[in-house]
Amino acid sequence: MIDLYSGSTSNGVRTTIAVVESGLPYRFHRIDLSKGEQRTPAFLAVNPIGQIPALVDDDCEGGRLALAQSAAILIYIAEKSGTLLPRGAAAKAEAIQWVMFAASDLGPAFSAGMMLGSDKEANATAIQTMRNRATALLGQLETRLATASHLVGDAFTIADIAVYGNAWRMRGAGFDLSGFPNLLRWMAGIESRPGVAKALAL
Ligand SMILES: N[C@@H](CCC(=O)N[C@@H](CS)C(=O)NCC(=O)O)C(=O)O
Repeated sequence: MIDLYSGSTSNGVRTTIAVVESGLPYRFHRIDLSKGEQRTPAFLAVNPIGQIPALVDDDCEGGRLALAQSAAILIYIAEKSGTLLPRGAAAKAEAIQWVMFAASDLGPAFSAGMMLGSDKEANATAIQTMRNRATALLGQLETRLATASHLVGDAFTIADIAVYGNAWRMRGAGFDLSGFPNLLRWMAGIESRPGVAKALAL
């Protein structure tokens, strides 16, 4: 059985969607960062770094797996369930490329811009640099989605899930996405999936 520790952040939401959509049996543990639940002894025993998301699988080849890092969790869920990743080395690598785009480019650019933006002493150039970077990355997505229903191939994969986590968070934080109509159409398509609606409700 998989135990997922997650919450309402881009990194958290993407793993919740993947677990629900994979069809694997799971137990969901909501960690409320605003209450500091990531620093309780019980959670630190799961992830000593004190961050969500984290996953524990007590039914895997090695006996028990404890995993952090949303990108690693998405890949593990897809591999274990045999869903959400295309077949074939090239398509698989392309999907993982988008997972990395989300986790190491778009997510950090947006978060840095948001954190700097709420710091009265932050350098205005640094804030603008991060916002420009996030906007340029959204432009890359917009171009890709102008001619495609999904980020890789014609099926829903962890590429869509990973990037959706960031887009969901950006929209929630008030980042203006109105200049990205293809992105908005793609988001609406993802949100029409019952599994995604269920995961977002968690
Ligand atoms: N690179 C990690 C980042 C994990 C991360 O930054 N988690 C944040 C929430 S999105 C967290 O738990 N922050 C609480 C804290 O650091 O106290 C991933 O992709 O999972």
